[in-house]
Amino acid sequence: MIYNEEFETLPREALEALQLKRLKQVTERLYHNVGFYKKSFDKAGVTPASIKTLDDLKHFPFTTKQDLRDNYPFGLFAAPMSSVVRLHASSGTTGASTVVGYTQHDIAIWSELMARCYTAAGLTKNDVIHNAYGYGLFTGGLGAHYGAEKIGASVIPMSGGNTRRQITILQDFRPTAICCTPSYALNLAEQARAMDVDLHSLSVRAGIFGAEPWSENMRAEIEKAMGLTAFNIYGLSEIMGPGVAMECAEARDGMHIFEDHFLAETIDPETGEVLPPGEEGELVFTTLTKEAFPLVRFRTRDITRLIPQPCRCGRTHIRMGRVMGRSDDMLIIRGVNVFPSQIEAVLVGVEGLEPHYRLIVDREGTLDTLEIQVELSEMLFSGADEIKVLQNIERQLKKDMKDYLGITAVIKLVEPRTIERSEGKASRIIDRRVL
Ligand code: DLL
Repeated sequence: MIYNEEFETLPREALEALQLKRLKQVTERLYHNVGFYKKSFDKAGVTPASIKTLDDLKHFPFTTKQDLRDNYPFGLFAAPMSSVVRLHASSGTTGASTVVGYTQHDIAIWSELMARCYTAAGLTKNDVIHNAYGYGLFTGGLGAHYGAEKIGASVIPMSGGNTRRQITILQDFRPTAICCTPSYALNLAEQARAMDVDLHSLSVRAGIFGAEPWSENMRAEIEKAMGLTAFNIYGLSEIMGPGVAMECAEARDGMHIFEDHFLAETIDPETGEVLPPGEEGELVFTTLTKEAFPLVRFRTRDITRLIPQPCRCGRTHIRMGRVMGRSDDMLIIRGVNVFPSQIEAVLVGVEGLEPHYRLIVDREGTLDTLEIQVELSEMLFSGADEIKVLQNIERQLKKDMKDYLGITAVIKLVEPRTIERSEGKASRIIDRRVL
């Protein structure tokens, strides 16, 4: 099902013509309304008038998270505060978080794009949507909420946390869809087991999961535990929030980026060179229709690839693959570049382990060390007098890490439910190295 047939299936040529027109408009808006952009365009020797084709965008400077921090809180807004109706902030763990603003028109577009996402997952006004993304400054809660209302579904504004209560609501209100982070979905499944609730007997048939990296293995795990079809949704507060890209039910193979509103590029994170579609690199977005907080060439730090091949669902919008990690949270362990998502992929492939893990990176002398703490399944733990079995798992895991990722790790199998559960985005890395 397609929410906005006209725009989501626009022939490429017409789509690109629309993007070009909108790109000119947005750069005009920024050049005249935001001092930062006037300066940075002038410095790079470009003006909105230099845009003749979409390819000309590559001459424009990037916007980075640091630029947002430098202009904290409202320095990059392109609309007066009197027309801003909403503020959100990204969950920055270090330094000033970044603040984003929306006009009434921005909220309307965001709601429509989220409506497109639900429709792509096959949801309609007949659905009841349990929204466990956090409400508040985080964009997940309200973003998912407005879109659900837009399609006329009934929304349960659960927000995150209070996991036992969430299970009760799932039993009593009988929602047909759930929205949360994939790690929280696993947390819910575990709590349901502890409460002796069979999630398969409930009515949830679709899950809209995003806001953090996850893997195909984790998808299988969640689908098995919850008895639903899991969809990947992508977004980031700087660009809008959830609903920048979404998988379609027909293919579930890459997320369609809503290209009538966002222009995507992938670049080499080292050189800033634009890569041909299909090559893995850092995702860069230019917003085409935002009023309050437009951004030109925002570096997301997310590593992925664009999939230009047409999709069988009929949408003409380009797809992006799974986020493989971030160009800035990539761990370098003894010179080897590793993404936590790759470690996770190895872990979930091992029988008897739970997908709950923690990575502890440290340094002994000049040598980096990596300890992977991973939970045993209840079943294996209760039969753990078989010390040999545990030793075998440890050995196997050590070998897999070496074979697949080229890193040597200390494996520590821990008791079930000893690793802290997430209520939003899981934080799984403890980096103790002082560089
Ligand atoms: O996480 C918005 C969101 C809410 C997306 C709910 C999807 C669902 P931020 O807090 O600004 O916004 O974090 C954005 O999260 O740059 C990615 O690194 C990561 N991320 C978001 N979606 C996915 C996904 C929201 N599907 C950052 N897969 C992004 C992998 C994701 N990573």
